[in-house]
Amino acid sequence: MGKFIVLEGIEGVGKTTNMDFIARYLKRLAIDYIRTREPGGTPLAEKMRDIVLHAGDEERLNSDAELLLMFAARAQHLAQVINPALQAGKWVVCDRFSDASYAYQGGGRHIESTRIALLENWVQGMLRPDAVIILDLPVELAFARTKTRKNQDRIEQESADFFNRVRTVYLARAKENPIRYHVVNAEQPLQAVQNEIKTILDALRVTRHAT
Ligand code: T5A
Repeated sequence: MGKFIVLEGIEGVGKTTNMDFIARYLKRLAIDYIRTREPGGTPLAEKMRDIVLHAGDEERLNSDAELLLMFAARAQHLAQVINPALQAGKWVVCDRFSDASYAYQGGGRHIESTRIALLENWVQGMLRPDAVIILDLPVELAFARTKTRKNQDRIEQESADFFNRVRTVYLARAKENPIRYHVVNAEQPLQAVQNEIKTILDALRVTRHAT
């Protein structure tokens, strides 16, 4: 089995920037990997992403429907992309996964975590990431990094309170499982952030099974 690495955090923490770094680093090490994202990662799952992020004003997307769409897209992504790659021994580097459902739909939208866990077990079975890297940044700083963006999606338009709840859930989950979760202070200069990520990846290379 390959390793499954997930990058998480609120908007603007630098996931895309650091996904690029991870891809370059794994390539340099000649590790066979794929890079993917959620919601999305397959043509059908990308259509579900479009519904979740760009549902129009004519009808409010219900929070349960939002959660179920996240897991519907995840089921498709797992079947078509993630599981086959891991079984072929490839590393999978994914921009967000089920921790985002706990953080955004659980923390942000107040859906009970027991209901999310039910879907997680149903859709993923025993599969959990080997490493979840949470890029952590206070909400005001993340907002400052993304403020020049035009055409914000439905979720990006949420309030600072919403993103503070999302951040709180990420940090709480990391505290519960300090072996699999790594919180990286994204307030640091990019070089320092990437040095920490490199250390996490190096440790994974020598770990046969993360717990
Ligand atoms: N979602 C997703 C759910 O609600 N539930 C779920 O289950 C799942 C899977 C997906 C949305 O879907 C939601 C969460 C999201 O709202 P997305 O594609 O993940 O969206 O996109 P965003 O989170 O919106 O990602 P962003 O592109 O906004 O942010 P990034 O990728 O974190 O930030 P990035 O790399 O573009 O960096 C932002 C800026 O900061 C600079 C960069 O150069 C860039 O300008 N920067 C730094 N500056 C200074 N110091 C550093 N260390 C820096 N690192 C980056």
